[in-house]
Amino acid sequence: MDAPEKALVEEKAKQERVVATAFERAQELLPCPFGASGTCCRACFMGPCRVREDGRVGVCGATAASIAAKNFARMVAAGASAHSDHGREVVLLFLAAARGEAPGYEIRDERKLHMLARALGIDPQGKAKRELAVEVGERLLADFGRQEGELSLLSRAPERRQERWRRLRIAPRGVDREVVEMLHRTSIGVDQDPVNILMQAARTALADGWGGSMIATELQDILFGTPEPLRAKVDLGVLQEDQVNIIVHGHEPQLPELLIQAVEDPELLELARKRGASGINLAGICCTANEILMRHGIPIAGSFLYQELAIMTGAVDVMVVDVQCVMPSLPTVASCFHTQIITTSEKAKIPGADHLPFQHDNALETAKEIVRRAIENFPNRGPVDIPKGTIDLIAGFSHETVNYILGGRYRATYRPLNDAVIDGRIRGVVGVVGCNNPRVNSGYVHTTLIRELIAHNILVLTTGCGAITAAKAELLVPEAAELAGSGLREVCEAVGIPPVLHMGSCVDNSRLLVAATEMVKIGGLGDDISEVPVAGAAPEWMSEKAVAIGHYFVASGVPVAFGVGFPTLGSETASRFLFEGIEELVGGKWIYEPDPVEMARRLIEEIEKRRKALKLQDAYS
Ligand code: SF4
Ligand code: MSK
Repeated sequence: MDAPEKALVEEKAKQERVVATAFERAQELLPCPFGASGTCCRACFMGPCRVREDGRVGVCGATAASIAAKNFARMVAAGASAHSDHGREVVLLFLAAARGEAPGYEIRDERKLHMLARALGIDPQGKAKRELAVEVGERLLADFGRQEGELSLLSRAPERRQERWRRLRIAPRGVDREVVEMLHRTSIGVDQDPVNILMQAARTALADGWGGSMIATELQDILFGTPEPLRAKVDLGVLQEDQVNIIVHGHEPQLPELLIQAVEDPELLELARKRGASGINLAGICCTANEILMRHGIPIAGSFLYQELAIMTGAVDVMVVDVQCVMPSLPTVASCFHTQIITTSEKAKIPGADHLPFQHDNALETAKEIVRRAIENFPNRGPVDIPKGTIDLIAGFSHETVNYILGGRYRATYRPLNDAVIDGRIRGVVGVVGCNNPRVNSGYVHTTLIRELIAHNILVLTTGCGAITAAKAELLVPEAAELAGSGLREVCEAVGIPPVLHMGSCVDNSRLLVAATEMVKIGGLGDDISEVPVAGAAPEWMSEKAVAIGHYFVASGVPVAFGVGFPTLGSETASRFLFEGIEELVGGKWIYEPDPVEMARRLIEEIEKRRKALKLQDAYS
C-alpha cells in the first residue's frame, strides 16, 4: 500500500471506529464472583481452583481462608513492589546526581538532606552537600537488599510501635526480602495459615510504607524540592486550544522535572510558533501530575479515569507515560485522534506506543525530543473539543510545610494541631486517598465521604487521585472551610488553610505516617499511632498499591476503610481476621463499607473511640 492510500485507509478507520473507554468496558465486563471475593486460586496448574467456605477445597486441599489470605497477600506484595521499585529508581538517580553523573539534576533541599541524614544516624557536620548525599543514598539503597536487621527509617516510628513490630516479628528486614518471601510463602504448598500469611503481608506492607515509599518521598523532596503550598488549576480545561499540549502520566517525576525545563527552551518555543502554536502547555494526569503540581504548580487535567478522556478532546499532541496506572488502551484511543503516546520506562512498553527510553545521563535530551515530537504533531490535529473551565486548588502540604504553617519556620511544630485535637475543635484526622474506579459513581463517593468528614470537624489529608477528585469538587481551597464544622472551620480560617490538605502522590502516603508519628511525639495524644484519633480511607480503590497502602496503615495502628468491594469477602475467616482479629495485634484494622455516608459514620466512630480512650474534651461535638 502506498503512502497516500495508507493515509486514506487510516482516515476511514479513524472515522468508523467507536472510541470505548474504561466506563464502557466496565459495564461490558462483569467481574468473576470468585475472583472478586478472593477465593479463586491460580497458584498452580492443577487449578485454577474456585472454592467457597462451605467445605469445598482446592485440588491441593487449600481452604477458602488460605486462598483468600494468599491472594490478598500477593496484592500487597505487588503493590509494595510498585512503590518500592519507584523508590529504588529515585535512589539511583539521587546517587547519580550526587556523583555528578546526571546532568540537569541537583540536590535542591539541603536542609531536608541534613534532617534525613540525622534520622539515619549520619552526622552531617563538616560534610559537603554531595558527599553527604552519597552517604545518605548508599545507606538507603542498602535497605532494598538488606537480609538481616531492620529497615533504616523504621526508627522514625514511635518507640512503642517499633517494640510492637519486633514483638510480632513483623519489623521488615529488607524491602526486596519481604516481597520475595511473600511470593514464596504464597506459592503452592508453603504457608497455609491465613493469620501467618496476613501478618507477613503486614511486614511486606510496612517495607513499603516505612521503606520504598518513604525513601521515594524523602529523596524526591531533596532532589526536586520539598513542596510548599501553591495555587494551581485542575480539569480538562487546562488544555489549551492554541498551544502544543503535552500530558505527563504515570508516577515518576524524574523525567517530567526536565520536561518543565524543556518546554521553556527558546528554540523549541520558536519551533512551536513556526508550526502555528502560541506556546507549549504541560499538564498532568494521575500521580506524575501530583508530583509536578506540588513542586511547580503544573496544572492537572484529571485523575486516573481521565487519561482516555483527555485524548478524546483532540487537543493532546503527546501523552508521555512512565509506570503504573497507565491504561493499555491508550494507543487504541489515541489511534482515533492524532495523539502520540510515548512510553519512557524500559519496564513499561505498550504495543502501539512509541518508546523513547529515559536514562539519567540523557534526560534533558529525551525531554527535548518529546517536546519536539509534540510540536511536530500539533499541525496534525483534527477537531478539538476541550470542556470549558478550570477549578482552583491549593496543593503542596508536605509534612514540613504543615509544620511551618502551624508553628512558624523557626518553631515548626504540630503543637497547634495537637492542641486543636485535644480541645475538640478538630475531632481527628483522616487520610482519604487512592484511586477512582469506574465500577462506582466515581467522584461522588470520594467527595461525599470528604464532605461528611469535614462537616464533623475532621481534618482530611489527601493524596493520589483522591486529591485530584477533591480538587475538582472545589474542596482544596480555603473557601471550602465553609463546609466544615465550626471547630475545624475556626482552625482553617485562623491558619488560612483548606479543610482538605493535598499531600501529594501515592508514594507520599508516607507523609501521612510521618505526620501521625509527629502527633505522637508532640504529646497529649497517646504514645503510639494506634492511640491517636486518626483513620484512613480509599473509598474508590482499584490498584494493588491501594491494598499495600491500606495494610501498612493498619499495621502502623490506623483503622482503614475500603469501598467498592473487599478482596477477601469469599472467606469469612480471613475477613474476620482483617476486620477484627488484627486489631488486637497491631492496633489498626480494616473496615469495608461501600456507602460513603456510612463509611464516614464508621470512621468517625473509630475517631471518637480513640478520643474517649484518651479522655479528650467533648467541645464542638
Ligand atoms: Fe488449586 Fe491448590 Fe493449585 Fe491453588 S495451589 S490452584 S488451590 S491446586
Ligand atoms: S495514580 S494508584 S489510580 S491513586 Fe497514583 Fe491514582 Fe490509584 Fe493510580
